[in-house]
Amino acid sequence: MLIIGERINSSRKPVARAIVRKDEKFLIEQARLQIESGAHFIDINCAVSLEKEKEDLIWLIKTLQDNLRAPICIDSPNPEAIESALKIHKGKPFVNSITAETGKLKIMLGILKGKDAFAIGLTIDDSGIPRTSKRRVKIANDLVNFLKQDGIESDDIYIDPLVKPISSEPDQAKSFLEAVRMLKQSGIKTIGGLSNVSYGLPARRILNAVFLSLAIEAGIDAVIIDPVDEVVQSAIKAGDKSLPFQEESFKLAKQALLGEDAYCKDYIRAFREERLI
Ligand code: THG
Repeated sequence: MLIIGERINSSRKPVARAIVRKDEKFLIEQARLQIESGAHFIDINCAVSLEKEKEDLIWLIKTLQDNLRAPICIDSPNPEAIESALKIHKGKPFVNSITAETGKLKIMLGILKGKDAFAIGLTIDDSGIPRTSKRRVKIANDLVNFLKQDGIESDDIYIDPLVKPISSEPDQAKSFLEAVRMLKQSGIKTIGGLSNVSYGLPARRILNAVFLSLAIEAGIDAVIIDPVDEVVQSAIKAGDKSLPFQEESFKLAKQALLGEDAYCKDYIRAFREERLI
């Protein structure tokens, strides 16, 4: 399984600060830590300031690539920033991401044409993110066809059926896992930003690690996660067999993730009663 390290994301305060202050040392260290922990690619997301995103992204790619062997996953919603980043990136990067929204898709296909890059396709179209796994698979197939026409090898295309927080959409993690299984059956590679699943909930590390083991079981090909986290590391090495929580915590997290615990009520109660250990 391919591992993309998520730590260099400006949603994390120390990272946002380091980008603003051009703190090379901190950011290089974050990349180095993740590579040492098994990351194959380093996701970089610098949307701290939208006006400066392009400039920051280029600075960060150059800084990381001048200082370590760091294949990069360019994480930006902005096609112009991605286009500039592709021009200076050494080697074959991941482009994160492409969606099936009509206008945007055309622009991104133009940018990717003839480039040697891995592509992440998000299952979003003009109506947004679909709720059902079936609709997600339909969009995935469209995206794969467009990207192949553009000269991207099917082996280099990863579809992300999109992980949403179970705190606001309790049935959607299950739908994500279902989509991963269905895509796998059609021979399409899958990827996901798994830590999204636990936004707004306590003891996020438990949910993230259990979700990772469920995604591995479903056959996911690549994950965007924090590989430095030891719990994440044990999930990668041995699935759910070596997670360092008590069986009860594992069970509660799994129920919450599969939409079997309304409003994550039991999970949150267990946390409050200090039973999540
Ligand atoms: N799919 C794809 N790319 C993605 C995502 C995805 N890129 C971004 C994201 N989702 C994956 N990366 C992260 C990085 C950080 C966090 C979650 C997912 C995170 N940040 C905390 C926050 O925002 O509150 C910061 C907390 C802290 O300081 O540590 O949880 O789904 N293709």
